[in-house]
Amino acid sequence: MSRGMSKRRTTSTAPAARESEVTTFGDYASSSRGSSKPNAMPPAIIEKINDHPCFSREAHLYFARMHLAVAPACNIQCNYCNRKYDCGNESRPGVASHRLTPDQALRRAMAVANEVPQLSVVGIAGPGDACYDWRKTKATLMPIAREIPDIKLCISTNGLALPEHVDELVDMNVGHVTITINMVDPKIGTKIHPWIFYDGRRYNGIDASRILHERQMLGLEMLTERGILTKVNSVMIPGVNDEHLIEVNRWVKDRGAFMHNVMPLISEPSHGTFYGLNGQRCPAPFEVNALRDRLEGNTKVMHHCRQCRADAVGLLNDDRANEFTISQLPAEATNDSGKRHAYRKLIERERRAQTLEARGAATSVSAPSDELLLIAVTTKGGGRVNEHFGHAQEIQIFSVCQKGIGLMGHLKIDPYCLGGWGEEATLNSIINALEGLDLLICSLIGNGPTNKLARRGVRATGAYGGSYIEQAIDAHYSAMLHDDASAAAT
Ligand code: CLF
Ligand code: SF4
Repeated sequence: MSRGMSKRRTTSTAPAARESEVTTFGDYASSSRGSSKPNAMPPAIIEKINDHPCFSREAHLYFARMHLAVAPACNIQCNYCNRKYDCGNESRPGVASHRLTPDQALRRAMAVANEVPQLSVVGIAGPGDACYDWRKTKATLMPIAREIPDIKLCISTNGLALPEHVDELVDMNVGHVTITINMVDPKIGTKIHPWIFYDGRRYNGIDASRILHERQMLGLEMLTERGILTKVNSVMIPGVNDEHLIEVNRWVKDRGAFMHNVMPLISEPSHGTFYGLNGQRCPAPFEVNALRDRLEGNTKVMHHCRQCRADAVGLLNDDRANEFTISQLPAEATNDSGKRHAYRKLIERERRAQTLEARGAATSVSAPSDELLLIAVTTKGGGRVNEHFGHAQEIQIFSVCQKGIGLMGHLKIDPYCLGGWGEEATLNSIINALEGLDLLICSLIGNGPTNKLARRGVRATGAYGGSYIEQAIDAHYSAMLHDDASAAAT
């Protein structure tokens, strides 16, 4: 008997939207669970993604990025953007708390680099456009490249002003660029981008979208030619560009994009955006998953994006921006790379051990399994199983099968256990929401909710408290396969 799994799915019988979330980038052997295949990527690419939390799904467990909000000006209008809010390219709505001058940005970068050993990337993702607000972007990145040379540099842009700065990006050693590309058909572009400002004048309608499209494609090609790794972000807007993103994906793949990140439109009336005020709906998680599934196989698809703020700091799951506000920064700082180097050595050892363990596990399982499990995890951040079931405000849902572990989405919930007693109606609604899943992993859970979940076919465990989420899922799945293999052998 396997480990109490109430129901078994196979990857061929799982609901399409759920199966679609199962992905692995194969960027590091241990990210593809149970796989001992040698990595197929060229070493130069592996080196570029190995510690970049956005370009490698596995790296986001260990490495952090920080954004420096130095570039508020923008040269286009997107119907999902209101200038009072962070850039929709790279952030969820919510004002960037601190717009920085390049000098302040260097101080902040230095403080974070000294204090956050996981830091591996400094990026500029707005709040406007990094290439249009070029003077500030350049004045920020150049000293960082000089003072903190072990940190990777990254920018995000709408692409319109990108071609004229590609060579300077190379000179500054910016190794990663994200371009937000929502269309390759200017007619569709008119529904997303009403105007642009280019070459000293404003263009509207189809002319604006045609120029934007041409500049985006040119910029992408130039980056590819120069060996800068490029990710394309696309905002999925139901009824506007959702089907069209399949074609976008083909175009960007043909021009060398390394990865495609489909992000759901965020559109609330309170944000004051054109879409928000006009009732444009956002896609449901299953629609986003289904679209990503259709892109998978053609390009690498990002599944772990957090649509983070223009001033975010830390691991993708654990924002620490509030610890590094301007008033908290030391007046002067010098680069101290000691903690970062020690941390990287540690992680290198841990990754090596995991790879060996994964190879061992792969050989101990006699045949590949096509079983797929759906697993809920309670967490308060840091990529770890670190929240009691009764206190959880967010539950993350993952799928796992031999191909890998995929984040399917999040449930926002009210904690049912306040002050030591359980609130029955809230607990019941959480249990209803979890029905249909196989397992709940949390740091602690009482007998009452454990039994209620069991009656709905959901097993609960507190055995992985403190572990990294994906390691916990992997350990559980490996143990289940091992049990199955043992049972089959007897
Ligand atoms: Fe920042 Fe973007 Fe560089 Fe990452 S974010 S500029 S590539 S370092 Fe990452 Fe944030 Fe998603 Fe962007 S999770 S929104 S993809
Ligand atoms: Fe807003 Fe970014 Fe679009 Fe500019 S590119 S309008 S800042 S979402």
